[in-house]
Amino acid sequence: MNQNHGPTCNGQEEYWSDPKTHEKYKEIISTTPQRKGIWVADLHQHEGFWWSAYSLKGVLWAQDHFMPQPNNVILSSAPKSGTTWLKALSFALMTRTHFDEPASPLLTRLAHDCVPFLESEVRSNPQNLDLDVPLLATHIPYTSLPKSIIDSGCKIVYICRDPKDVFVSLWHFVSKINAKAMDASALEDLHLEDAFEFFCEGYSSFGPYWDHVLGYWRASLESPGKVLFLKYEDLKNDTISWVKKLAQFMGYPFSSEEEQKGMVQKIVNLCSFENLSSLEVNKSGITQVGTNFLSLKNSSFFRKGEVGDWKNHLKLEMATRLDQITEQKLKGSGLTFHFSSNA
Ligand code: PAP
Repeated sequence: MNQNHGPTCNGQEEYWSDPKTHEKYKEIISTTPQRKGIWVADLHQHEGFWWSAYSLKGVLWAQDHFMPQPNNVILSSAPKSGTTWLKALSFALMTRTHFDEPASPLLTRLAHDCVPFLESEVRSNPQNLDLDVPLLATHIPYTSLPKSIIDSGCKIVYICRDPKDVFVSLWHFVSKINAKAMDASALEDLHLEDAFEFFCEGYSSFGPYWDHVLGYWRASLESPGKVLFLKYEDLKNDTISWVKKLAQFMGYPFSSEEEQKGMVQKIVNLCSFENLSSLEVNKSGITQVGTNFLSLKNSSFFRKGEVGDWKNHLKLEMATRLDQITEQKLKGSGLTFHFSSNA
C-alpha cells in the first residue's frame, strides 16, 4: 500500500496474454503517430483518436479478444464526463434487489472498483467481470468498440458533458497525477493554457472530445434501443426522471411498489456527489488502474461535481472559443449543448 497516498505508477502492466501478443501490440503502437497532449505520457493516434499506450493496448486486446455476454450493459464515456456517477447509479440500480441500501458495496468501494473498465481491468484479468452484475465500462470511442460489442445485443449507455467542464475537470485530474506519477519525461507541469490548446486541438486522452461524443450520438439515433445517450447536466437537473429512464433502458425498471417506497430517491441519494464524496473509502482510499499499473487516490474522482465550474477557471475568450468549436463540430448533428459562455 502506498503510504503517502499519492498517485504512483510502477510501470508494470500485468498481462493476461502471451508475450507474443504483447510484442505485437507494442509493435503496432510504435508505428502510430505520437505526441504530447493532456495526459501524463505521450499520446498515440489510432483510428482517428488519441490514446495513451496503455489504453491503446487495451483497445487492441478488446478488439481481438473480448466477447460480451448478451446481458452485459456497457457504460461508455470520454474521461471526466460523469463516468463515476454513471457507474454508481447503474450499479445501484442493478444490485438493488441483492443488497439493502445500508449494505451497498458503494458504501465501502469506489464505483470504479465495482464496475471494471474493459480496456484496463478486464484486459488485465477477464475474471474482473462480475457475472452477477453484468456491467462494464469503457472510454473507447464508438467506432473503435470491439465488433463483438457492436454485433451483440448488449445495451450501451453513454454520458457526455459540456466540453468546458470536461476540460476543467480533466486538467485538474491530470495535474494531480502529473505531480508524482509516471516516468520522468512526463513530470513537467501542465499549465492550464497549454492544456487548453491541446484540448481544443483534440490532443487529449480518447480525444478529440467532440468526435467521441458524436460517435455515440449517431449510434443512439440509429439504434435508440441499443444506445442511450445522456448528458451530465440533464442528470443533474432532473436526476429522478433520468434514473428511471436509465433503469428502464437497462432492463431493470422500477415497479410501482418500489416507486411508492421511495426506491428511486434512495438510489439517487446513495449515488449523489455529496454522499459518495463524503464516504471514508472515497476520502482516503486508493484504487488501482489495471491490475497493478497506476494507483490513484479515490478522492481524485470527486472534485466539485457541479455544472458550470468552468467559470472559475476559464477566461471568457477561452470559454467562447470552446463553445464555437462545439457549435461547429456538432453542426447538423441535431445534438446541442445549451451552455453559453456568457451564462
Ligand atoms: P473518469 O472518467 O476518470 O472516471 P468521471 O467520473 O467521468 O472521471 O469525471 C469526474 C467528474 O465527475 C468530476 O467532475 P469535476 O472535476 O467537475 O468535479 C467529479 O467531481 C464528478 N463526479 C464524480 N462523482 C459524481 C457524482 N456522484 N455526481 C456528480 N458528479 C460526480
